[in-house]
Amino acid sequence: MSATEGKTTRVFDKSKVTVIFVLGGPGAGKGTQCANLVNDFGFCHLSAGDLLRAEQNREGSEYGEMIRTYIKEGQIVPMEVTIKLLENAMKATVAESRSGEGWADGKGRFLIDGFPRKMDQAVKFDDEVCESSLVLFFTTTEEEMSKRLLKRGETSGREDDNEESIKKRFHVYKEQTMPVIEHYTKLHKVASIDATATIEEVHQKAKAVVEEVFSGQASGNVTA
Ligand code: UP5
Ligand code: MG
Repeated sequence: MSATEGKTTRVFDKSKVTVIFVLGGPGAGKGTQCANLVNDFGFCHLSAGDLLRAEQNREGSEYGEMIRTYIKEGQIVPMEVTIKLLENAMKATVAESRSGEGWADGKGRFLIDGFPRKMDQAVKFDDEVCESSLVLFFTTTEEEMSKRLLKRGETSGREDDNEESIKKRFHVYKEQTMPVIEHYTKLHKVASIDATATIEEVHQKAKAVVEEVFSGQASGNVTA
């Protein structure tokens, strides 16, 4: 897009790079399903949470302590930090792997997991980095998500997989991320997938939705 009518130039053009956002509550199965979709479609999978945790642990990072506090409290890290991490990771993939992971049919393909979880992030990313094509929205009950997270917490070592942090994460999700889903629903870009079933059943539904995107048949909001 050219820098006209007050709009900024995006870092990546949608015609060359497909971005699919992956949203859903904490523990809905975003990371699990992204791994499956990487195998199916050769996406580059970028988890905003993983990128933040890596930055938190990077020696010399000026943001490390700030990120640790936000994650433990279930709060959303200021968007400038997260968007920069995502943009850098996308640039590295595009520069390095034009024939490898994250690249197919002459185009880049990215699954951006756990982002955008707040309206300001959604608007900034779409306007300045790359316009997203679809939101895969995994839904299930809070009870199920909580059960999954507490089980994972037995071995994950994640500082936010404990009852207190999980409660805060659910609260922030409802208050700040649900408006993002409503925003993309109005833009007819949301595929809602019931993620209560087994991992493989959920995978098959997600695969079918993504197939439609790449075959050019995707049409508005869908529920699977
Ligand atoms: N599991 C998965 N699917 C299952 C199924 N169908 N049946 C039975 N079990 C299933 O799965 C969680 C667990 O459930 C696993 O043990 C899995 O085997 C099992 P997973 O795939 O990991 O779920 P996911 O949705 O990825 O859960 P996650 O905990 O990663 O979600 P969050 O959104 O809470 O975490 P994220 O890493 O994205 O963010 C963490 C924090 O980072 C945020 O709270 C926030 O503080 C910060 N953040 C920002 O500030 N900004 C951002 O943009 C992003 C993150
Ligand atoms: Mg995850």
